[in-house]
Amino acid sequence: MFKHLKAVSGDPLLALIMAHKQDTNPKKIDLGVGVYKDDNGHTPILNTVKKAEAILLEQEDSKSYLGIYGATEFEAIIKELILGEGNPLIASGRVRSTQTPGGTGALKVAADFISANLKGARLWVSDPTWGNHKSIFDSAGVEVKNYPYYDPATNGLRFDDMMATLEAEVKEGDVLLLHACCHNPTGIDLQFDHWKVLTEFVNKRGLLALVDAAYQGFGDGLDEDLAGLRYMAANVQDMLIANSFSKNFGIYRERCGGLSVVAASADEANAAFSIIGQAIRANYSMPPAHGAAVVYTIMSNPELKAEWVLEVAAMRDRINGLREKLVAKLAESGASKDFSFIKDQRGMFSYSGLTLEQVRTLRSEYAIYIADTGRMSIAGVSDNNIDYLCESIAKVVG
Ligand code: PLP
Ligand code: TYF
Repeated sequence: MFKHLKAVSGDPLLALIMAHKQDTNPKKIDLGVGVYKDDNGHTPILNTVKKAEAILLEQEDSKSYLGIYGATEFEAIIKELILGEGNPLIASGRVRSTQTPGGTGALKVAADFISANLKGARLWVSDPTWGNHKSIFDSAGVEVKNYPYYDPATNGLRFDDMMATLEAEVKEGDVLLLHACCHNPTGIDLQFDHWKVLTEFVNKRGLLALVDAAYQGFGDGLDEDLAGLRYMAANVQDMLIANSFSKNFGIYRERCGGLSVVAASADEANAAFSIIGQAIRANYSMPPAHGAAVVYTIMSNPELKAEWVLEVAAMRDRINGLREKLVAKLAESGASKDFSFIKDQRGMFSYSGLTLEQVRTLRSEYAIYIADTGRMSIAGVSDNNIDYLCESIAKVVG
């Protein structure tokens, strides 16, 4: 039965983690996968998560099934985080949100919903984008197209080219995927004025925006990071938002995210939400409970919520501080290349502009693990390894 099957290569990022794990060089550095790390290279459990888990251990009294949308009280928490407390959209009833297994689960449900209900719609993603975007929509039978985004010449955004391509090629009903903040893999974000232009464009051309918010809080602040998303949500009729709690609550393996649908009226939102429910049932029946229970416990307790806001700020400040240090140390180390663009990028990642050859040399000769594309996960840098890292990069770039 399986004789004809040929093994496929897995996600290169996950292969990179394994290669780093197996490397015995004591100086090894992992700048591969996008998880937050502290100065010891450890991905900690947040204090507020530990406290919430202690409460749950004490108070949880059943493991019976929830419903397809997960815990009903969680819907309000998703809306509050994504749209901001008191956002008039919430009271309007035009938004419905469901818990999902991670941001990935939200994207998968969105892909199935689009494939089954918006016939012929194509998905437009940035070049480059998170590798899983294409896999998820391909597997749901939605055609994926690229718009220009990253400019290797300036290590910046090609916004004019992005708009020119979209202007020329989108069809009414197509779906435009945007990263809310902390763009993965480049670290280069759309600015607020870009969101205004895109909102007008979405309305003019009859597109559906799908915004992926996986790193809320890691750029400039929990509210600041979603200012563009919120402007768009306030000024379009319909929209889909896939969000992840993996990074900002540090609960990666618990698989907790959300999918929100914004529609023209409460009735339309409820209809779309019921169809989203069908896609959920056919995929995994219902999401796992624990991550959402942790997030709910924190968000519904004013003291824990305030402490969590500070914990997110500490993760953000550490990463932004590392960006400043990297730029200063790379300049000091005499690298021939100008790396000052790293401090203008935001979030977990930086497209470093290092070539494939340079990345491979860093891996084989210096035990420094960076993705083939040159994407560095900044959280893997620390005061303990930054000197070795910058000296090694300087040697490799000449
Ligand atoms: N979207 C982007 C852009 C991501 O980088 C990630 C990262 O893991 C996700 C979605 C999904 O996150 P998760 O499924 O781990 O919540
Ligand atoms: O891009 C990253 O590093 C994160 C983590 O299949 C990740 O988004 C990477 C690959 C993957 C799942 C998560």
